[in-house]
Amino acid sequence: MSDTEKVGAARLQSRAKDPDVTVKKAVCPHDCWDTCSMLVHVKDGRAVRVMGDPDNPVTRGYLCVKTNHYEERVYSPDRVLYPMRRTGPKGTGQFERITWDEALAEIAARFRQVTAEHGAEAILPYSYAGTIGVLQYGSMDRRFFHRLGASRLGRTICASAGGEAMVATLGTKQGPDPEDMVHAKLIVVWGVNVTSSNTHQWPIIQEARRRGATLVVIDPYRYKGAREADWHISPRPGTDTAFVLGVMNALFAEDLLDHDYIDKYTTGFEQLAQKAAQWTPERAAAVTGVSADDIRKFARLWHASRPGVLRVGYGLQRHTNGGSIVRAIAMLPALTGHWRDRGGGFLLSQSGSYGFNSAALERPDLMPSPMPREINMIELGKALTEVANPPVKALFVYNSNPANVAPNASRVLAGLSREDLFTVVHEQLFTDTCKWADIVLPATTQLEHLDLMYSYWHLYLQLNEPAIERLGEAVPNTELFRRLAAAMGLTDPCFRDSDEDLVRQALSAGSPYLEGITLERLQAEQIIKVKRAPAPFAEGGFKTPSGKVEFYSETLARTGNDPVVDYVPPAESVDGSPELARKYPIHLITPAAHHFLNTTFANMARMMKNEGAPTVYLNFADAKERGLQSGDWARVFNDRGSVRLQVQVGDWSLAGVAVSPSLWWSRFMPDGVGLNVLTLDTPADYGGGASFHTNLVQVEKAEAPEGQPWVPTPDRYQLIKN
Ligand SMILES: Nc1nc2c(c(=O)[nH]1)N[C@H]1C(S)=C(S)[C@@H](COP(=O)(O)OP(=O)(O)OC[C@H]3O[C@@H](n4cnc5c(=O)[nH]c(N)nc54)[C@H](O)[C@@H]3O)O[C@H]1N2
Ligand SMILES: Nc1nc2c(c(=O)[nH]1)N[C@H]1C(S)=C(S)[C@@H](COP(=O)(O)OP(=O)(O)OC[C@H]3O[C@@H](n4cnc5c(=O)[nH]c(N)nc54)[C@H](O)[C@@H]3O)O[C@H]1N2
Ligand SMILES: [Mo]
Repeated sequence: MSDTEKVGAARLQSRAKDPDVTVKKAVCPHDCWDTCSMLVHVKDGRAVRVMGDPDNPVTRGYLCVKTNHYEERVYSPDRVLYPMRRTGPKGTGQFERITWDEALAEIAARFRQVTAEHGAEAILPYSYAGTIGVLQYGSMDRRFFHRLGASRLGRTICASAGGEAMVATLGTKQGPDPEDMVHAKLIVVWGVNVTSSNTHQWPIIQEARRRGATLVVIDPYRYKGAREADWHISPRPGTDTAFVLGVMNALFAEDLLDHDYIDKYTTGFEQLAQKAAQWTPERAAAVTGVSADDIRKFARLWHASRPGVLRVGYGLQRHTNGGSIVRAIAMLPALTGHWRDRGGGFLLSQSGSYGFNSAALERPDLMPSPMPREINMIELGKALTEVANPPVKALFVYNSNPANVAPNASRVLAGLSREDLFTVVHEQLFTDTCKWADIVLPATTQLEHLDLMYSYWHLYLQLNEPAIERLGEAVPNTELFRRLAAAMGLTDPCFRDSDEDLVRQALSAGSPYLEGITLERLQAEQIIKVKRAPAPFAEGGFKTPSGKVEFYSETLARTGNDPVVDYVPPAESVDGSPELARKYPIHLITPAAHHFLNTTFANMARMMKNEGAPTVYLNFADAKERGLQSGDWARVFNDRGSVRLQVQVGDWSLAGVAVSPSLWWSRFMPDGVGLNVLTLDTPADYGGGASFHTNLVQVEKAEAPEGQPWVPTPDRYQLIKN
């Protein structure tokens, strides 16, 4: 230990009151904006407590209501600790313990057999962001499936519509440093739930307000942050593109534009002007439900407020037209020159501010040529029940819980229940997906493995080192795929890289943002801010083919989208499918729940208790029409499925819009059926993205489930453990 490290260790130690407790640094792994720094209290080799690390200037020494109890997740009774093989029918959760050698041999044999009979494309990896750690999210696993020639997975379930919109418009995923937003005079929180899913944005907003900023929330759901805003604008779901076009119309009409910025740093201005001319605020009002006066008022407020920032979320792009929504919004700061200011502009994702060497990590060069087919992860149900040439015969799930998170869940379950499908699930906890597996393998948690952590919101790169020994026979994803590569006889040296090698490779792209950052420095300092200009586009520097903001995009034209941007109604909506809307008149959105992170944490008794019950928030008018009051239960259904949810009545949304926070585990739902039986698996306009918030449903009064108040009990299922 160097002297500085000794001082650091002593300071850390002083935070523990118990002399037998060692305090270690760690980083929250979850798929969330904040990527918080944590302190882990370890006693006798056991993590007894986790708390926020005050050394991180953005996450400020506190954790969210979920990660504050991370140790309960690590030691959960649902933890998978050993490899297991299915012994009963699929879906019943009967398993026996086997050894790692048996598990690896069986998987290798089945993969060989499938490849011999149907080709390697009959193998489908299925993973998302159970952890966003650079190593455990995607490195050795990608190498393994590339080398096999397995089907590629389109990882679209969360962010790809907005991602493609950012790239088409700005050329990269970057925005202002959130720490600079305290200087903003206007913060527009647009389709991101800042009081549940990005909780460290909230104190930054409050600080800006103390200094005179106005907070506008644009969201069809009147959640806590929307209630506390200076102005809450509530558009109909999926209509934001029309709202923005109306705002642009007003900006053009009143010449509230930064012509110098437009001339120097944008292309396609004329085409955009023509498009905006078609969208008077009156026309936009008819589509969005926001008045023309409010649309004009917003345009003037945005133009006049410097610095002003559009803090945009992923919620609003979970529509069949979600890519165009993000594209339209991302154009605004270039029209008005807000990019010039520190703390101003547009921030959705910051992930382009790191510049990891993904080619070195994932090794796409290992893939056969021509490249294997790609399967869109949101169409998993279709992939398992309809896709042929070859059909999917082996499914390998890790970092994800598709039985619950993927849309159109009935179709997914029909696929997972196929007797001829060989399914492997590598998991920390015995999820609903595990019940459909042939082999379940144990995965380590963040306290047990090494990872390199970035954030898609702030600019701090961090190293997460293991705080405790691995539990049972759990292994990190990287180690799992090293073992599998060996079992399959893959001899490429890259399958022997250690986790430390992988960190070095991730940092090796020569990115200017990572200049001077090495594994050794991270080991000593744990947290290092990347070298990024505070106002990245103050003088242009966009990463599009033209180097400018592209109001007209050739790339989009090639994908069959409007090369400028236009409003297309959501596939299921009053405007988009009037006939369906007569049968199913309620637009259901299913955003993030406060106490869960997708399905993560949703097995914990504490979180379920705090979340209360699977809920649908209804407007007064819709509730009255159906004779429903708060506390009643309702059946919410459409042609895809039906679930029972408890009703809360209030001014949550416009009439005709309902909200159900996601996601309860199916086994804790009243009828054992998850919310995603209702959702649509139609890909969005850009990037094949998910459309979890584009659903029409009907709501009617239903019987309350047994046991009032309704309490989910773990004994609703029997997990056979050894
Ligand atoms: N507590 C908690 N935190 C989380 C998560 C969680 O499940 N729970 N999930 C994590 C993950 S994976 C992600 S991707 C992020 C997701 O976090 P967010 O980006 O916040 O995504 P959502 O919760 O889906 O939706 C955010 C908001 O968008 C609104 N919205 C829906 N449709 C529209 C629309 O058409 N227009 C507008 N303007 N708004 C709309 C919703 O009502 C919601 O309030 O959060 C992460 N953090
Ligand atoms: N209706 C509706 N559905 C949604 C959404 C919505 O808003 N509404 N949100 C969508 C969004 S934004 C997303 S991102 C997806 C998320 O979908 P998923 O990525 O499937 O997210 P989780 O439900 O959190 O499940 C992640 C699983 O990974 C496991 N895991 C964590 N770390 C590791 C690890 O190191 N190794 C392995 N092998 N496993 C690990 C966890 O135990 C957990 O079971 O869900 C989507 N589904
Ligand atoms: Mo997500």
